[in-house]
Parts: sequence; structure tokens; C-alpha cells
Amino acid sequence: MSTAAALIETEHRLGAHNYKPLDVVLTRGEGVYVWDTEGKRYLDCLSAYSAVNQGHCHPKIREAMIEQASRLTLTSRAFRNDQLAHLYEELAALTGSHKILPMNSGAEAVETAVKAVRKWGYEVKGVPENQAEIIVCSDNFHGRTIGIVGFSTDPDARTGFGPFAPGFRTVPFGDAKAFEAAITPNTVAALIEPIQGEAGVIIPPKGYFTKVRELCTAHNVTLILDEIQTGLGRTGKLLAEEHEGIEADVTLIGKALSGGFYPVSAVLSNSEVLGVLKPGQHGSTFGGNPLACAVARAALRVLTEEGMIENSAKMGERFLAGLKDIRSNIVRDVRGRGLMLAIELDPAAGGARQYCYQLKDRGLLAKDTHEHTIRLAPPLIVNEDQVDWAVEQIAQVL
Ligand code: IF1
Repeated sequence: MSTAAALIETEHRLGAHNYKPLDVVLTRGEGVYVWDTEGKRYLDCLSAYSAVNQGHCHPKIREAMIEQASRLTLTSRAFRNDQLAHLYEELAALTGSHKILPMNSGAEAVETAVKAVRKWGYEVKGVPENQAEIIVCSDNFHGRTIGIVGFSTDPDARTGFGPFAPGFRTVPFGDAKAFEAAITPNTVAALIEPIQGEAGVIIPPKGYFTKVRELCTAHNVTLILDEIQTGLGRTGKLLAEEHEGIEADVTLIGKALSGGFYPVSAVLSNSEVLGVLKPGQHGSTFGGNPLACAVARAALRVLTEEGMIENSAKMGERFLAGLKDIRSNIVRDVRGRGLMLAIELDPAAGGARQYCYQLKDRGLLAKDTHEHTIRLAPPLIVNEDQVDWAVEQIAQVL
């Protein structure tokens, strides 16, 4: 048995240093809790960046995974499998989408959507070849591929990785006037997060998305919402767009689509946009494989059948109210929707990371983001006592 310190040393020696994790080595998870190699238990307030909305190792998803893994895991899309059609049906019934394209990671879903809307722009909207423009927002986070980091505004994400693909126009998030001004006859799509996650849980002003929706409709621009993090119950609704009373033309989901068992993502769309992709023009070895489909079907089933979305709304309100009651002169702002929450600290407090370490010592795992913000996102099955306990720990530390 290696000790935690030895495992950390080996990671440091052999692994690329593209992460700086908290020094806690986890070995087991169940529901809202994870355990480290020393047997210490933690309340997980990150949920693998919202991929384990259903809680760690959910027994019904595990059962579906083991059952399917014992039968058939991968056929490639060269042949058909008996799970994909069921996933399509269940996703369509749940979300109302008409066409679905399964991929693996979130970044792949974003890349897929970018390809589809460009082709749609040329073939349906009539944009001249290679002139398509996509509007994106400053401080966006959509993934790590070359295509995506090319339209990031975060220097860490993009510096040194160019040259990048042209065809993206950046506007400030939450500013409908700037959005309108960026639309040209060549604009094929807008790609936006309903709430910016990596940027620090930034909720746009009321009415922003209503206006964006109107503008997209008026100018025949495809509205793509990246719900990879906000979707599947995280904000207290199935999709965060419901808070805004709008519908996207294309919705991207991932992360919790598998409950954290396996990378599964999907592009959900109307028929027109995904309809432009013909055989041979897009795909992936693992996308839509039977294991992924069986896992995703179970992940969606427990999300709805076990009332996790309603619980997210209820517990989110309780968590936010608790955080707002904390009296601390280093707290600058507290915000959230559903169980997607953040505490922004005063820059004078010396960074959020030290507080994450103190929370870890008290048995609560959370992650700092952008230096001064603590992000909180427990599994959607968290209960009142656990929320109250978390608030108490946070109050003590701050
Ligand atoms: C990491 C952040 C969260 C996403 C949205 C697409 C993707 C993500 C809205 C890509 C991924 C991740 C990736 C993870 C950290 C995490 C993250 F801090 F970077 F921003 F969640 F807040 N769209 N988010 O949030 O999905 O390809 O990773 O499956 O370690 O990079 P992916």
C-alpha cells in the first residue's frame, strides 16, 4: 500500500503538471461523501465539476454499467447497437429535442456544434463559404481543444497554443446591446453558457437571455447553450434555460449525463442544424457506444425518478440563504442558482485556496476558482442536515 505522500510524489514525478490539485488522495465515494486513503470522510462540494450530480457510485447507474459491460461495450458506429435508440428516445422525451448527436467529452460536444452550425450557415442560411462567424462571450469556458481555446479570453487557456481558427467574435457576457452590435449577415450562431461556471458562477442580468433569444430569432442566428455544467438539474431545473423562459436551438450536455461513470456528452438540436451532417462528415469511435448509452439512460432515469432536480432547487435555496447569513468581513459576494454556488472573497483575504484547505481539514471539499472565489456544488442528493453542516463549516472558516 502506497501512502498518500508517496502517491503524490509519483504523480509529481511522472505526470504532466497541468493541474494543481488539493493534496487529498481519494479512494472511495458513496453518495455525497468521498473518503481519502487514510479513511477520512469528506462532504464533496465539487461533484467532479457537476459530473456526479447523482452522487458518487449511484447503485442504479453502477448496476446498469456492470450489466451492460458484461454484455457489449463497443461496436463502433459502423454497426448498430440496441441501446442507442433507447437513449435517443429518452433524451428526446425529456428535453423535447428532435435530433441528437452523441459524443464523449464536453469539448467534443462543443466542437460538434461549431461544425454543425457552420455547415448549416453555408447550406441553409446562405453565408458565403468560409465566412461564418460565431459570437462567444468573454470569460467563457467551453473546453480545452485547439478550436475552443482559440476563442477563450483566459490567457492561461490560450497563450502559447496558437495559431487559432478564425470566425469567432467575442462580446461581454450579459450585455445584450453588445451582442446585438456583433451580429452581421455572416453570423451563424451564438455559443453561450447560461451561467458562466469557470468564470466564477456568473449569473447574467435578468432579461439578458430573453433579448438574446429575440435577436437570434430575428437574425436567423442559431442559439447554442452550453449546458454541460449547468444542465441536468445543477441549477434546480433540468436545463438552466428554463430559468430564463427561453429555448435554445442547440443544447450541449455532458458531465452528469453519465453520473460520473464514463464520459458521455450529447448535442441536442432541432432537425435543421444537425440535419446538415451527412454520413462520413462527423463522428467518434466511442460516441454512442452501448456502454455509454446504458449508463446515460440510467443516469437520466435516477435524476428524474429520484427527485434530484427538485431537491437541487430546494437545497440550493437553503444553502444560498445559509451562506448569505454568514457574517464575515472577507466575503464580498455570495451567489448561486440551485446547487451551483459561489462565495467571492475580498482580494485582501489572500486567495480562496487557503480557505479550501481549511475546509478540507474540516471534512468539506471545495475548489477555488479565479484566485478569490470558492465554488460550491454538492451532489444533487444532498440533504438539509448536510447543507446546514456545510454552511456551519464555511462560517467557521470565513
Ligand atoms: C477541467 C472549469 C468547471 C464546462 C463547460 C464545456 C466543458 C466544461 C461549461 C468541457 C468543462 C471543466 C473541465 C475541468 C474543469 C471544469 C470546469 F473550471 F474549468 F470551468 F466545471 F467549472 N463546457 N468544465 O464547464 O467539458 O471536455 O471537460 O468534458 O479540469 O478542465 P469536458
